[in-house]
Amino acid sequence: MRDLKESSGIIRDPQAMRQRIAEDGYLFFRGLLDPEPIRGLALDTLSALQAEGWLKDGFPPDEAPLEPPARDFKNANFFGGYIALQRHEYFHALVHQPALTAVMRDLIGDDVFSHPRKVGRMVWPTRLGTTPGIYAHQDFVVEGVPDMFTSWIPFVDCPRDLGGLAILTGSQNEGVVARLHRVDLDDDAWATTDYRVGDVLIFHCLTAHAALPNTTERLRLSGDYRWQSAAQPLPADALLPHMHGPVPGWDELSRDWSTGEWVDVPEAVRTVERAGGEIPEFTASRYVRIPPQGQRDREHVVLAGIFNNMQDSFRPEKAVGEDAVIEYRLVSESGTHRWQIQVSGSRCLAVPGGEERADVKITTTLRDYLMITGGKADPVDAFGRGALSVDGDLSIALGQLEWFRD
Ligand SMILES: O=C(O)CCC(=O)C(=O)O
Repeated sequence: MRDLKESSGIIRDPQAMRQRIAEDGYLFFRGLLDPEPIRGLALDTLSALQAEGWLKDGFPPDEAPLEPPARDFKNANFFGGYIALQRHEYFHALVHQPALTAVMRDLIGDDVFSHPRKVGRMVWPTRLGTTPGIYAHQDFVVEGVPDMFTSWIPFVDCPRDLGGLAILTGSQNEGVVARLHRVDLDDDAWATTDYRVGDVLIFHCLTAHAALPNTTERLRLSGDYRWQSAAQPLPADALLPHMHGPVPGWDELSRDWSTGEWVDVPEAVRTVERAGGEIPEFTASRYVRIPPQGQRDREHVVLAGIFNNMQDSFRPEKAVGEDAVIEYRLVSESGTHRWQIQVSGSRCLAVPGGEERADVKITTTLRDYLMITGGKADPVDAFGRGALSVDGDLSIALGQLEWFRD
C-alpha cells in the first residue's frame, strides 16, 4: 500500500486538480481545515458517548476505555450516541469552512453544494466485530449521482492502525464495477496515510475505497460529506438526516443551532425519489473515463453490493452449528442472476454463481428482491402473494433471516 499523494501544491489550480482526479481518483490535502473546532467536536462526541455507556465512567472521555458490546448502525443501542453526533451543529457546519468549499467550487463549479445528509462514523475495534463498510465500494452505486464527490474527514488523528480510509487508485476509470474484495495491504494500487485532524480526502464517486481494519482499542471518529452540482438531481433521501427514523428530523436536531443553513440546498435543485437498489447508469463524466457497460453488468454491480453487505452483516453467534447453502435466483429481463450464500461454522461467503449443492433456493424477480432489500417490501408478504418462491428446506429459509443484522 502506498502513501496518499499530497495535493496542497495544486490547490489554487482547478485544471490541475481535475487532472489529478482523472489520474488518481482523489485529492488529499494535509491540514486544509482548522483542526481546533474539529477536536472540540470529537471531545463533545466522546463525552456524549460516555454518557450513553459506550466508554467507561471515571476517565476523561478521550482516555476512557471502551465498554463493549460494540455498537453500529445495525444495533438499536447505537442510536443514543449517534443522535448526539447528528445533533452537534459543528458536525454539519464543518464542511462549510471556506478552505474546503473553495476547493469543491473549483472542482465542481459555482453551483456546487453539499448534501444535507452527513454520515458520521464511530467505528469500534474490528476484533469486537461491528461496522460493515470495510469492503471496497464506489459511492456512485450507493447514491446514484453522476460526478458526485465525497470528502472524508477524520475527527481524531487516524494513524493506519485506527482504520482510516484507503483508496484504490485507477479504479475511477474502470466504470461501475462489482467488487467483492477487501483492501489488499500488499497491493500498491491501494493508498492511505496516517491522517491528522484537519486533513481532508476528496474522491470521485467511481473511485473505489474502503476503510482499513481498526486494530486499536479506540474508536475511530470521522465524517463522510458528499458534494454535487445543482444541475444533477439529488436523491430525496439525501435531504434528510442520515438514518432518519431512529434519528429525528432537522427541526429537532437543529433546535439549538445558530442557523439551519448548514443543511440547506439550492432552490433550483431537482430531487428524485429512489426506491433503493436502482440500477445506476453512468454514461459520461467530466472527470474520468467511463467504459461502455450493459444492463446485465449494472445489475450485477448492484447485487454485488447487496450480497457484500449480507456477508459483512453475518452474525456467527446466531448460526452456531449451521452448515447451509442458500441460493438466490433473481430474474430480470437480462436473464437470471444466481448467487449463493455459503454458511459454514463461523464463516459466511457470498459467491456469484456458486457451485455448491443448495439446501434451499429462493427465486424472485430482481425488482422484487431490490424492493425487499431496500426495506420497501416484506419477504414473508412476497412469499404469501407468490412473488417469491422457496424450494428446499423451508426451516433454513426462515432461520437464516436471524443470521444477519438488518
Ligand atoms: O469511513 C468509513 O468507514 C467508510 C467511508 C466511506 O465509505 C465513504 O465515505 O463513502
